[in-house]
Amino acid sequence: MRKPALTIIGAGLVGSLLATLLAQRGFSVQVFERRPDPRKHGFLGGRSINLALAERGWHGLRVAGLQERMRTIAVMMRGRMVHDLAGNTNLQRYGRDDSEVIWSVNRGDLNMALLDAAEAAGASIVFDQRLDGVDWQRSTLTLRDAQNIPRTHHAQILIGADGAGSALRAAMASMADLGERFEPLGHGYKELEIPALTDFPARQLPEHLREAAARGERFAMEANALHIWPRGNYMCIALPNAHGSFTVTLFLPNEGEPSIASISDARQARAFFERDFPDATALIPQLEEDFIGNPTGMLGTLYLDRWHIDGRALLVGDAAHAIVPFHGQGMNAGFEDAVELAELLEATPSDFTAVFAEFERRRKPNADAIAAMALENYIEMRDRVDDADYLLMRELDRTLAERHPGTWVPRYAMVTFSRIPYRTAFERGAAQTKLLRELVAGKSRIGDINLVTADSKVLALVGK
Ligand code: FAD
Ligand code: E1W
Repeated sequence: MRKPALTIIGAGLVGSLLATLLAQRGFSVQVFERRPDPRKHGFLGGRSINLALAERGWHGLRVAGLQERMRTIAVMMRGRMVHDLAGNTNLQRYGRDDSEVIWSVNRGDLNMALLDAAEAAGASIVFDQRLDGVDWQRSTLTLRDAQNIPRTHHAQILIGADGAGSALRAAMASMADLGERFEPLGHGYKELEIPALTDFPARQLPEHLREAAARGERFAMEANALHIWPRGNYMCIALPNAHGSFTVTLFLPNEGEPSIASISDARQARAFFERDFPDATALIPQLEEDFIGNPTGMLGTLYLDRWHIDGRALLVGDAAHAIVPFHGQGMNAGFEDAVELAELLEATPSDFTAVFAEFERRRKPNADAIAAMALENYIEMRDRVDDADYLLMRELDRTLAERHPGTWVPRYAMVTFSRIPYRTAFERGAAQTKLLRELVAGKSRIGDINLVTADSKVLALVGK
């Protein structure tokens, strides 16, 4: 029996992975993407934007057969490099060894690899076609090209992978109450670039990097780390790119002092950076151009009560559950969606109503859990990673993980290095944090904590 035809809206990260997995399973898949084909026209005006890929994301790529290709262009990040105001740095390792690391990948490269895979598996992708509306009665879509010229297309089963601003979600909401709620974070972000040493304008290369540049080194800072400049109510981060540059992201409140609103020109942007991020500022020669020229991104969390309408339409990825980026898990979570949906459809290829309902039942608690953990991680990253109490809790967390491998797993490790459901990581993490707080209360050094008592509490916690 030929499997039914599916129409996916959006050939971003999640849409193109899902198209690959479904086409590989024998479904006929057509994808409509608003933007032009990045393999022909370049991606996002050539800006280099990167993302952290963790185990859940790698799993999706593995299932699609893309692990090898991406591995060769991904940069390993062993830990977070914390930069204080004086420019001192401290590498806090993520895991036990190089098997517990995360990877920086270029968004454009990843998207293009996924588009190739989708087409190779037999999916058809139509670019320059923006979904504009759905006529649910007639089962037709209105699509518009770059010139805004409309065309209609018949489609029985729709999957929305069209991101946080989903047009399919809007069309679904016009016919059913999805219980949509968007909670703005009140902070925005701005991307800037630290060039590769080879690309620095000669006169702007800082003194301490001249030798490294002369030796042919490419990275202006430690390459194999995620850099963080925590500053209380805001922060910068930087992820490495394969060719030696870093993409810096400033996360800052929208209003107040300092804020996106209070930094209104290039001169103020430089003064702010020189005051709060002096070591990074020396590495951003185009700071003014980047700050003024790049758009300000908005952040928030999207919650829906329903992700589907019967067996006719389903939302996945950011279209269903956009989250704040502070755990680096949005794409990773979306890839888990794609794998789960493909597995459900493979098992029950004809009952879309049942599959969409089961997908929502399985994924929603996990989406809610990672949304909550991502929000918590902003406060942790911007305010706590250089705090003494936090560092002691972290040291104990790591000690217990070493003494009880597989029994005590730090929450970050559950989220990042495993495929334990997010919901489980959230619940076990809460129980562990409660215990950590009890054990470090009033203590200032790991030597002051009775580890024998700690061990027995750990075993009691897991019921051993
Ligand atoms: P998108 O990537 O947004 O793709 C949607 C696609 O649909 C696009 O191609 C778009 O052009 C297309 N589209 C939109 N509207 C229409 C329409 N009307 N018709 C047709 N096509 C349409 N996640 C991580 O895992 N790790 C990270 O390190 C990380 N860092 C992040 C940093 C920042 C600053 C931000 C904002 C997010 C970050 N994320 C990260 C989250 C990640 O970017 C998203 O979760 C991921 O891109 C979601 O993929 P998606 O395919 O659902 O949506
Ligand atoms: C990761 C945008 C982004 C992406 C990330 C992370 C962070 C902070 C941010 C979380 C983290 C990888 N994180 N890093 N260090 N501790 N937690 O792990 O992706 Cl802001």
